[in-house]
Amino acid sequence: MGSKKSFLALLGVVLTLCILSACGGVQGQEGAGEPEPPAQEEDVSQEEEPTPEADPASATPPARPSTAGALRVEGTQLVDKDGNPVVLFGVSTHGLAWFPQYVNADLFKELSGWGANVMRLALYTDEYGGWCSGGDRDALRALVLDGVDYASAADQYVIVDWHILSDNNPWVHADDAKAFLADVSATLADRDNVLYEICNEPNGATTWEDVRSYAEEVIPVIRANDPDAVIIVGTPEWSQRVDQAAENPLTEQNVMYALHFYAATHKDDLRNRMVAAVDAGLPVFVSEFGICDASGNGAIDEEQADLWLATMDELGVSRVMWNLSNKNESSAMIWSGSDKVSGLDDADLSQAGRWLKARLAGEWETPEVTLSEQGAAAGGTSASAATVTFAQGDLTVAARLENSWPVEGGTCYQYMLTVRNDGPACDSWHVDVPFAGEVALVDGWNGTYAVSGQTLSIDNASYNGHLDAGQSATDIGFQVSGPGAGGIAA
Ligand code: IDC
Repeated sequence: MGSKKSFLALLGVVLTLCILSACGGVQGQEGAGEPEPPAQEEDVSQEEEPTPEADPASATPPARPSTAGALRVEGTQLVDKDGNPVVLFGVSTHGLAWFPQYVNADLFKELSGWGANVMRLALYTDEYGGWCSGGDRDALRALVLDGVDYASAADQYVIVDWHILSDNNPWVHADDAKAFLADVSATLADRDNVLYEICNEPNGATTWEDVRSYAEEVIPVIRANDPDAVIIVGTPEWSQRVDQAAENPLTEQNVMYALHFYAATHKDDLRNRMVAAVDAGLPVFVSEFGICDASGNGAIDEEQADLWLATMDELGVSRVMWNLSNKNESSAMIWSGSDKVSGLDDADLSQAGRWLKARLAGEWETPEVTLSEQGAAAGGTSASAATVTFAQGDLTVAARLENSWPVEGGTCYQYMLTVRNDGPACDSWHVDVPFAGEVALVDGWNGTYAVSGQTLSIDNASYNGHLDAGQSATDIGFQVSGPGAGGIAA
């Protein structure tokens, strides 16, 4: 396996060099010049790469709107209408004004067939025919609505992305954002498969407080039409500061926080930050990533990309890859010499496109990742990131193993619970958490605790007993030790 890996790494370097020499790494010249054939196509077939084993995590059939229904956020993860954890894995368009031709029904179906269960529609605000920079608003609006229709027809979820970038601070175009999101969310109010991303990448001097206050103003605009939609909020420094969001998250339900990475630029440090943020209880959504560098171009780093993917699999983090175009840049999924807008053969794909297709199919060699080391490296706690969801009467309980550490004679485990009331409004609640063996209570908060054998009983605290229909009590935490403490047997 070691020698195969280094062989693949070497192959990767060779291929990358081929691509760089073929494409010249030029940005901003889509479709320009005489196209070269895809550089690595011959190399791959010549080397007869052995068929990798399917990876179980990625090969699980992706959740689909037709069966999973409307998604919501429980703990750190997306869950379906029945409370089962859901991972979205799909593709982002390039700027809608730049490459409108790839928003088409056949292509979305085709990507869905690859296993992509989400599409992201990137509506730039300030660049190249953007919504706020002279773009044709009628055409852009129609593209967004068509894109949602195509994703729906392909049984995919779809993210409407207000793609701020060179405008730095979401407040710059906040009035436009509110007007656009009010209109689109009203038009799409009856759809179950639409998520909203309200500010792609705050950057420059923008602080988390700026983004937070913007979100507090924009989220209610969407909620007025679509009370339950999942909303993704960008974070400072091009959506890399999930740590800042974790220190002071929004109080609204069904909100997730964006982390964006480009694998050839962002490695352990940012990955560790993601692990630590999830470990701290933040629902993170990787709504944009690339396997090249942060310019969207340059060398591809598949080894880092696979480490990212394996880590996201471990954490159950959803992810969307940039970008669906044939622009002459290494983040584009389609080879710049192909002008097909659907019916893509492997020869029409770039290295990024082929990487994605194989990963969506689960055909890749998953590297081992140790989350506890990553969380610890980021100054966080060790994470197992396992969430168990179970129903009890009218309640749905999501219990997440947050942390564990050695104590005399064994291990102490810390769990965090969310208790959702699926019945009528109530003034008190009671949960029995079944463990695999006997447990002893070490500590507990935001509830009243009692242990009997393998069962930990939790009653509400004085201040969190009232739950409206559909409401959740959150941040219910406890620490247990004993032979059964490592796993909930629900
Ligand atoms: C890039 C596109 C590129 C375009 C540029 C415009 O790939 O063709 O010229 O935007 O500024 C992001 C952004 C995303 C970027 C991408 C690559 O969200 O819009 O796309 N990137 O630079 N964040 C980090 C990288």
